Amino acid sequence: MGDPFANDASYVTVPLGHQRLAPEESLARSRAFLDTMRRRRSVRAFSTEPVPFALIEAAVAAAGTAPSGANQQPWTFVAVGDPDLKARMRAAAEGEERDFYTDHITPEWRAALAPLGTDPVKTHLTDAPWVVVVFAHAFGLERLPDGGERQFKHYYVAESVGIAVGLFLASLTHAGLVALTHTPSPMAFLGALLDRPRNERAYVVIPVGYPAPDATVPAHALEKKSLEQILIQATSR
Ligand code: IYR
Repeated sequence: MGDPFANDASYVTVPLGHQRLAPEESLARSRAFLDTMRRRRSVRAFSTEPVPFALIEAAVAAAGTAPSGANQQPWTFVAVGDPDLKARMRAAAEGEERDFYTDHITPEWRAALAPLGTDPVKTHLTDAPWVVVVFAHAFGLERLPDGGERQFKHYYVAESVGIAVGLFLASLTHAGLVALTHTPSPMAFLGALLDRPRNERAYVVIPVGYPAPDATVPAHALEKKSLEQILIQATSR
C-alpha cells in the first residue's frame, strides 16, 4: 500500500506568474472597481438596441475563469438573441410566473417582493438583445468514443455556478451593460426549450443590454447594507 498522501501523477505544477502591484496602484484599482460596481443596478426595462456578440463572449469568458469545485466548471451559458426563441421563452416564463403570482407565492414572499414591484409580465425577455440562460451541471456527462456515456459526480455545483455568474455580472457592468438576474419559477421549461442535455439544470436567466431610455429602478434596491453590517474583523480573544 502506498502513501495515501503521495502526489498523484496527474498533479503537475507550473509557476504562478503573479503580477505584484504597488500598494497605491492596488488601492486605486480596488476603489475604481468599487465605484463601477456601486453603479450596477438590476434593470427590468431594456432598450431593444443591439449589443455586439463580442461583449457577451468576453463576459462569458470572464465567467469561465471562476474557481469551481475540483475545477469541474459545471456551467453552460446559452446566449439567446433569436427573436422567435426569445418570444417562446417569454411566453413560457410568463405562464409559470402567472401561476406563481396567483397560486404559489406565499404572503410573506409577496410582501418581500412588494418594494421591487415585480409582476408576471416579463418584457425584458423579448426587449433585451441577449438573454443568457445559465445552466448548472448537476453531474458530469461525457460521451465515450464507443457511443456510450460516462456519468460522474460534481462538487459544490451551486456555489461554483454562483461565483461564475457573479463574475459574469461584474464583467457586464464593467463594460457598461445592464442585466437582470431573473429566476422564473419553476424554470425546468428552459432545458427543454433550449435542448440541453439531461445533466443540465437552468440556474438563472440573465437578459443583457442597455436600459430603456425611460427605465426606472425601485428605490428599495438602492438600500445596500453598510460595510459595518457586512464586515467584521475577527480577533482572538
Ligand atoms: N420569479 C418571480 C418572482 C421573484 C422572486 C424573487 I426572490 C425576486 O427577487 C424577484 C422576483 C419573478 O421573476 O417575477
